[in-house]
Amino acid sequence: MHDSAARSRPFIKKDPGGFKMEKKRRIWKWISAVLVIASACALGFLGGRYEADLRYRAERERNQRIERSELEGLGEIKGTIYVTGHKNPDADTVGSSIGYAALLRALGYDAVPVVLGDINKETECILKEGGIQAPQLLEDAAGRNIVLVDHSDYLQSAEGLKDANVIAVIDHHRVGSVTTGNRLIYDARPLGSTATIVWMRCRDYGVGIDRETAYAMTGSVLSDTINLASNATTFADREALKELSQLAGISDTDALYRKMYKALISYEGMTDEEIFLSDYKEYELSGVKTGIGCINVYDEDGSKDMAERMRRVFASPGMSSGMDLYIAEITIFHDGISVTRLVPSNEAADGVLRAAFGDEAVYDGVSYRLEPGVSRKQVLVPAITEVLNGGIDGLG
Ligand SMILES: [Mn+2]
Repeated sequence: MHDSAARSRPFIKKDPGGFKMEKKRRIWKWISAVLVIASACALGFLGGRYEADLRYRAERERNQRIERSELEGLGEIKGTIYVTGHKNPDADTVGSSIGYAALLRALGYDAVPVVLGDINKETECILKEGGIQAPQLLEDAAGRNIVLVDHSDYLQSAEGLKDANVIAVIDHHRVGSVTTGNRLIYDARPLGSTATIVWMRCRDYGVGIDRETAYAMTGSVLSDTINLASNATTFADREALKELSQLAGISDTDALYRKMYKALISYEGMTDEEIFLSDYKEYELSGVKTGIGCINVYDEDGSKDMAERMRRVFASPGMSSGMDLYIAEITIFHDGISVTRLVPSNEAADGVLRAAFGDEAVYDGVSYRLEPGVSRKQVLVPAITEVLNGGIDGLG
């Protein structure tokens, strides 16, 4: 009975397997329809993405050409461009010089980084770890093309700078005393390190950074931002450190910073005067010539001991000339400890420090102790300038 009924309905497949086949075919039809629609959508989407990508790339290239066009304004530059940081070169000054010279070379200029004296121990450590050659010494800037990085003060700069052709200033300090007769690129930004500005300029111009240059610049950012712990640190500095350390192949920046810090506070084989001058800057603040040396120590005992040594340095005959006043800034800054001792060189310096910090600092007869510590660039120089602007006995 079953058999004959099946035969009498020819459009229905006799066996249940055939029925399944029909169902499968229908499912496959649906699947292929969905697949066709999905791939059409995907193609459309990817096509849109590709087009957006092209447009983005074209726009970025256009922006980079716009950024680079400021160089046209400098006209033709004949001869070598010397990129220099300040006297008593530190890690930021050296790394920024190396970085900016590399940027100029990538743009077709003949540019070399130079230094104005012996590099400090921290910088020595960075260059050694990165396998980087130290920049050549520049004796005299007169008659040369000069780019200044990390400073803009005659007092802190090269001999003969007044007779040089300054074509750019890249800095993160207050505006200094340098002036020019010609137009120039002047890029000052309140960021943690000058190397961060150099990194941003490489991005803006669309110029890649090689491993060694990135290594030197990583050291700059680590040093000037105190491994991102300084309150001068900005988002840009963090991003710069991330990208530069990656380009440099440095997997552990904390480890590098520890090595740098150890080198920084060792002062091995140096006289007290050399220690004072190792991170020393001169300023003319409201007409008063001020010399400030920064020294890093590990703990309170080291700090007190160093304050005594600096007082003896100030009493030595070699130190009494040149500046109206000197200040030694002794800093403990690591693992959450932040203390500064300020040692004045003479009565005038003492008066300035008392006026600026008398309320918050503890004076022990040798030094003014501040906790938390203060930065030379961000706090000390502005505070002294304010006091001197108001006038103080015995000083202009
Ligand atoms: Mn700097």
